[in-house]
Amino acid sequence: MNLWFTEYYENDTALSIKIKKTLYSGKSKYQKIDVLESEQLGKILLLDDLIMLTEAHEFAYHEMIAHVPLFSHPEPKSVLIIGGGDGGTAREVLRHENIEKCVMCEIDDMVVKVTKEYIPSVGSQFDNPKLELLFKDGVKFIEENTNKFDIIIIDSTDPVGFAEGLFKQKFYQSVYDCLKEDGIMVAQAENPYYYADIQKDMFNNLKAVFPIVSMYLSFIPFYPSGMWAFAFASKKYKPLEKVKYDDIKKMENELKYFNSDIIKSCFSLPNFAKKVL
Ligand code: AAT
Repeated sequence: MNLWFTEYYENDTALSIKIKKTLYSGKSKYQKIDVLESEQLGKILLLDDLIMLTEAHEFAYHEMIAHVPLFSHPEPKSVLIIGGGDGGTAREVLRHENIEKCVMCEIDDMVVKVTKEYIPSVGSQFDNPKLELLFKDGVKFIEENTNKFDIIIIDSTDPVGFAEGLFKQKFYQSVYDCLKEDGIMVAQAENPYYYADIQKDMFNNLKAVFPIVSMYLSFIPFYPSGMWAFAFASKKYKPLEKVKYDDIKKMENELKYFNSDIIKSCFSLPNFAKKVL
């Protein structure tokens, strides 16, 4: 058997992974959903034929989207996740014992159902009593929501179709309004090698709303170029200003990517990436 899955990128490059078999294939109201079993990287979640995660390396995304904002805030108690249907971000958020409430607003309940059943190592916290799951469009939810959060994490697909609104200035203004006066927002922000244009729009939109806007990086082999960016937008705290390194030390043993050295270094950008900001 010589079965490969290939994700083709817009700039005529691609990533291929050797596959054992397809475990699930279906279509929700919003998108095509597939779970593949790979030879070397565990299970793979695809949405509309794009890789969302491989079980072997999802830690590099989920630890970095969650722990950087959570350790940048001195006392986070409430978190809102927009998107994040596979549950990996919620799993990382709920490692923090000081978190009292985590609300997750995902548009597509099928993503949750499928990952819960087929990739339970990622969707492991869906039954955690601190987690409240809502199935709604994040753009609508944030406009109607009146609660205030310490941290908002935008764990969304790329800015096409129903995820497009999550990259607009109007949405970031609603996110700003839903944060407490010292709140922090983090969003997945594509990559500076292939998608600098998307990033420029995104960061301009964020800078029009937030006083403090930075970019940080993680290295994620299953996303285009392997280098992945996150936007850090904050009302009050600058990156690294409030980090409690002792608290990181206590969690480090459980983690595969994030640690004290990583939080100090991840905001350092190569020159070509700095140009996006
Ligand atoms: N956790 C890593 C995987 C993802 S999944 C992103 C999720 O965002 C999907 O489940 C999708 O259904 C959800 N989503 C998209 N648009 C909306 C919306 N408007 N409201 C709520 N949820 C939404 C992210 C991978 C990053 C991809 C990088 N190429």
